[in-house]
Parts: sequence; C-alpha cells; structure tokens
Amino acid sequence: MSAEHPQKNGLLISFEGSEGSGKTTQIRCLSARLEDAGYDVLITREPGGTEIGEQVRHILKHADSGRGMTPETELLLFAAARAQLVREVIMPALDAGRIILCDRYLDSTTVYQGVARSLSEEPVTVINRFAVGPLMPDWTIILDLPPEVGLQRVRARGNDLPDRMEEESIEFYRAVREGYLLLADDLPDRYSVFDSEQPVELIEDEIWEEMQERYFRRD
Ligand code: T5A
Repeated sequence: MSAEHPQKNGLLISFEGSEGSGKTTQIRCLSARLEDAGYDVLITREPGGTEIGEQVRHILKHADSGRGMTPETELLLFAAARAQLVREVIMPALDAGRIILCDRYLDSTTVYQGVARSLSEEPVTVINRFAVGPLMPDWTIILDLPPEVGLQRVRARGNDLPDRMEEESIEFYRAVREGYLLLADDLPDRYSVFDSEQPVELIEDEIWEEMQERYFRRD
C-alpha cells in the first residue's frame, strides 16, 4: 500500500496534537469507517501498547518516582517505550498488511521533549530515529486547537488519575501547538492539520475524505 516504504505492506498513520485535541475520538471514528470498508485495522497508543511500554507509561505519567524526572530521562523513556512498540507490535502488523492508527508516535517526542522542554534538536532526532528504525509514518494527522480548549475538555472528562504531563504551564502547551504547526509547515506531504474545534462528525468527514484522496482514489 505504501510506495515510499517497500519493506512494509500495510499503512502507518499517526495522530498527533496536544491534550484533549480529540486523537482517541478520531482514531475510533476512522477505525470504524476503515473496518466497515473491509480493512484490517490496529490501534496503538503511546506511551504504552506493550507490557514494557505500559510500565514505562506509569513511570512517565503517574508514579511518585517520576516526579523528579529530568527532561533527558523523559526523552529516553518515551523512546524506549516506542522502540518496543515498533518491534513487538507495529512491524509485524505492517508485514501482515494491516492499517495501523497510532495515538501519538515520534512527533510527540520532537514536539514535547524537543520544542516544549527545549532539548537540543540533534539528540532528539537521533534518538527518535534509533527508536523507530525505518518506520516513519506514511501520514500524520495533526488535530489542532488552542491548548485552553483541550485542557478544559480533559478536565471535563474527569475520569483520569492525576497526570504529571498535564501539570505543565499553559506556555508549555502553546509551545507544543506551535511545534506541531511548524512540523506541518516544513513537510506538508506527510502532515495534514485539522481544526479540532469543529464538531467531531465534521472532523471525521474531513479525515475520511482526505484518506480517500491519498490512498483509495487512484486513477
Ligand atoms: N508525550 C507522549 C510526550 O511528552 N512525548 C512522547 O513522545 C509521547 C508519546 C500522553 C502524554 O505523554 C506526552 C503527551 C501527553 O502529555 P495521554 O494520556 O496519552 O498522555 O494523553 P493524550 O495523548 O493527550 O490523550 P487525551 O486523552 O488527553 O486526548 P485526546 O486523545 O487527544 O482526546 P480525546 O479524543 O480523548 O478527547 C478528549 C475529550 O474531548 C472530547 C472527547 O469526547 C473527550 O471527552 N472531544 C471533543 N469535544 C468537542 N469537540 C470535539 N471535536 C471533540 N473531540 C473530542
């Protein structure tokens, strides 16, 4: 399905955006549409998605022991969880021809640890590439909205445990948003930005329309 990555048979689509931007919601919508159309879909989430990754997720988000974590440690832990996910889950699924919908992938590290935490670009890029090996996303969907709106949605949901990553300043989340938009400006072929302040159904339709344009409507 992907001409750019001859080693894969499937398709790797990542969803990115700040807290509460609707990634999980839109992944469910796209997955349902793809399955209705007969495609074999796999959803992953980061950090997590493997036994090792879920333990790393706990340290990164909820464990008391994560409180004093340095930005460098944070970078390496996100990369470690991803390295496991890629080899244990994503590579076999791609080889089996499945469509993988990733709830976050390496761009989260570029933006959160690189841009918002201000770690140097070079080690972030090198570590990101080491973690994913050859598996860059075929398409990355960025759900964009003001961070105030996303954080309000997360608070309104109200069913989550306290989360270390959600305790940052509003400036941190503004930097995250800008970081994503800069990535999309640099590489418009890989990224598509959707206005996530719109109703769920409208965004779902826009994503489905673009999915068809990119992959299913071939003359
Ligand atoms: N992180 C992650 C890094 O720093 N570096 C990395 O490399 C990686 C991989 C992950 C944290 O880790 C950081 C980023 C994060 O801080 P998480 O719990 O996985 O933490 O958090 P998120 O990925 O941000 O997931 P959220 O669940 O918070 O947000 P979603 O998935 O974007 O949003 P969703 O779909 O759950 O929607 C949130 C609420 O809004 C509603 C939904 O119904 C839900 O209640 N909603 C809408 N409401 C109105 N209009 C719409 N269009 C809506 N869409 C959804």
